[in-house]
Amino acid sequence: MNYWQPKLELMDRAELEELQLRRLKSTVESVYKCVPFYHESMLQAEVSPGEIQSLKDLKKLTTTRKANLRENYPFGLFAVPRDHVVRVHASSGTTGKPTVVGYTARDIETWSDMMARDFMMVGVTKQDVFQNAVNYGFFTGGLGVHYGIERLGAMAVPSGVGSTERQLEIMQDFGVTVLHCTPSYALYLAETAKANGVIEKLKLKIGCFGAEPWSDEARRDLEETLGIKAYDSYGLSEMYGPGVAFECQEQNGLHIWEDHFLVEILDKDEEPCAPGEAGELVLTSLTKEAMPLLRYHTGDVTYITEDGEGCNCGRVSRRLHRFLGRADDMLVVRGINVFPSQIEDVLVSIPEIGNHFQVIVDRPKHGLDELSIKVELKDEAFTGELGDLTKVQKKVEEKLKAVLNLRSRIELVEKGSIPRTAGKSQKIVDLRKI
Ligand code: DLL
Repeated sequence: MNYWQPKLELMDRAELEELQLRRLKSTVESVYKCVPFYHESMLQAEVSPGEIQSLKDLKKLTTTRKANLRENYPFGLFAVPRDHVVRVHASSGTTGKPTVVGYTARDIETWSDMMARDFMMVGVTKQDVFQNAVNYGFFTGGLGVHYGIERLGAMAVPSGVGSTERQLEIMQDFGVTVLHCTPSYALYLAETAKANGVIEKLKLKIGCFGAEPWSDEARRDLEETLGIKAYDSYGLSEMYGPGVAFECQEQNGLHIWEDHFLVEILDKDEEPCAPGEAGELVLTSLTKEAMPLLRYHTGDVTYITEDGEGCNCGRVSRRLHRFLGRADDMLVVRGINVFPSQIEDVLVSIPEIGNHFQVIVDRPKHGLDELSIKVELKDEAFTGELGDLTKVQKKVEEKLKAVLNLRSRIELVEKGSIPRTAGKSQKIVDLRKI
């Protein structure tokens, strides 16, 4: 088994906690001194850096939310002088200004090592040819992953988000062995490769997919179609970007790098969830210099896997269950809470249905909310008989009713008619004017 940073990946828990405390203290001191927002919020909470004496003292600090980043747009949360910031990235939300994040040269180094650690963990070596098929702009998946590939010493192929045919051509011509992109784009690439009859010409072994939630069924589909092992990759711009948590070869939860982040899982009242109970992931950065964040609400719902034993791969860091959705993705339809992942779980359990779907919520004038779901049928499910289609439709509607306790309308659509994108797919369309 190969480790990129064996000392850090394998250190025992007591040693890790000592390191965490040291780093927490220096992070708190830095933001108290250099970031007016944190200085103010610590004064208000009546806590000074000197009071952080153990990891438990973390809860004395107030949490940070995305809104705080927006209020301090663009550079208000930087903890270092402007000339120490060598790069910015930004993530565009659906509303308002984007959130901007900054990096010192050392931050870029730390991040690249974190990514190299992830790639080595899933078996990438210097011999690999690694295609990065994501947007190379403000999105952290482009440059962040690219620097990690180079740090490890594999060959980086920065194909970006060009045409799908061209991506496949490069994959064949360059003998690409590792692919990084969003899982929805990977499904589209796989679908296109199959349709064009080029699967056999691919040399892919490993897929690293992230930036959006994806199901186990999608994983199986990608692994089978492309003949690879597919790994879940999690990250967010506010905490460097990709690389924050990553599956190892056990594919049993995502190792979160606790030498870089303090992990909390909190409920709606900001109280810690019981082990194994799902809640919002809240992270404190321990190594970021340009823009450290204390107790940052990621908005992502997960839990820490509790199987008592450490991981077979030997790494000490705890593992997060694959993400269940976003705290703010929860739809309230006719008063009932619905998570898109619940809908996805039902859909993937029905063999006739493909991997693409879109949930549409609407509210007719003076009417009740309506939930409709567009789903694509698998090619094999097309028998040409209308009766068969109606049967599938009924089956999906009944199953969803049983799980969600809510009636929905299923619209079976032709394969390929739900928009494909190289970025994050839009699984929910809320047309209600609320
Ligand atoms: O998506 C960073 C990234 C790039 C991660 C490439 C993995 C691969 P943002 O654009 O800031 O950064 O979006 C972060 O995306 O809070 C989650 O809601 C979602 N997300 C990221 N990875 C996963 C994942 C990048 N593996 C937001 N599963 C996060 C579920 C994910 N959701």
